Amino acid sequence: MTTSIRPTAAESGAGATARFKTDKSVGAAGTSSDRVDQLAREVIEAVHATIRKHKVTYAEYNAVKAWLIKMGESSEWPLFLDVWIEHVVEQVATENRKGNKGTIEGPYYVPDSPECGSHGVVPMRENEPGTPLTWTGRITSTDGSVIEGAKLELWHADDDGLYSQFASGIPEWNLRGTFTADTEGRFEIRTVRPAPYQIPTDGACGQLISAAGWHAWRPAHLHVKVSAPGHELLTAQLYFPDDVHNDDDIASAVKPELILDPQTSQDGSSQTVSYDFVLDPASA
Ligand code: MBD
Ligand code: FE
Repeated sequence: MTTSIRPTAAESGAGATARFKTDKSVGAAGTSSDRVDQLAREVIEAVHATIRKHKVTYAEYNAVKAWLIKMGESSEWPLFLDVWIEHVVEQVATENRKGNKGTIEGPYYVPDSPECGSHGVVPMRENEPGTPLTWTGRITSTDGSVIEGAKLELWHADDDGLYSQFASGIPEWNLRGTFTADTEGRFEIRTVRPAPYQIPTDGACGQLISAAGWHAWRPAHLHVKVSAPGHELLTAQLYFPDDVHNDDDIASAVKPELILDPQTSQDGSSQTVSYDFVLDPASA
């Protein structure tokens, strides 16, 4: 057993909000006021259309208002947006890709994780719970050429479904590491299988899920960012074939190309898997 404590919505939300403000809160200065006008107006008009269609009441309007206020107070905007909106942004952003399929980043990426070489063990605790997993792969460009020195950043939840730096009691860089492809573009990563992730039930996101009668689960997944000079950054997640939530991920982020095919060892105690990446050259 581990000693980590399941974070409250406000705790993990505060961490994700701080992370976002540090890394990505840069605005979109190139967006014209005409475009802001059009996008904002269409989103607002879509809400008006739903209100008219379903004859939304004042009681319902005030319930939504209270819920939006709670979303801010529990710092859950990053979680809400990444679970229910990001997958469409990702689809639009990557629709012309010829190389690897990607998927959403989610709220728990942290840059500059420890260097692990080309063949290495991701930082983990002594006796880290979970089935040991050895993952070998290769990183090439869409023309088939090897990309020596390509970088693979890995981050994932532990066997309790918790992410380091977003839950207390876990070492800072636990299950977060940066691998570098060798001269043949190859890497080997030793880690443990993550557990499925449950959206916190005590915050605004959890409130929506229970009010709507949805479930709160993401299937178990490994997050990666694969990058190399002259190539588009690939953000992806890899999934396991035996997970019941691959078909109804609350974040709509599973694609068939991203499901692994792990092999279990003779004694059943560990798994190996092979998965390669193909990166698109950066568009000029
Ligand atoms: C996660 O772990 C995640 O990957 C996403 C996209 C949203 C919430 C939690
Ligand atoms: Fe995740």
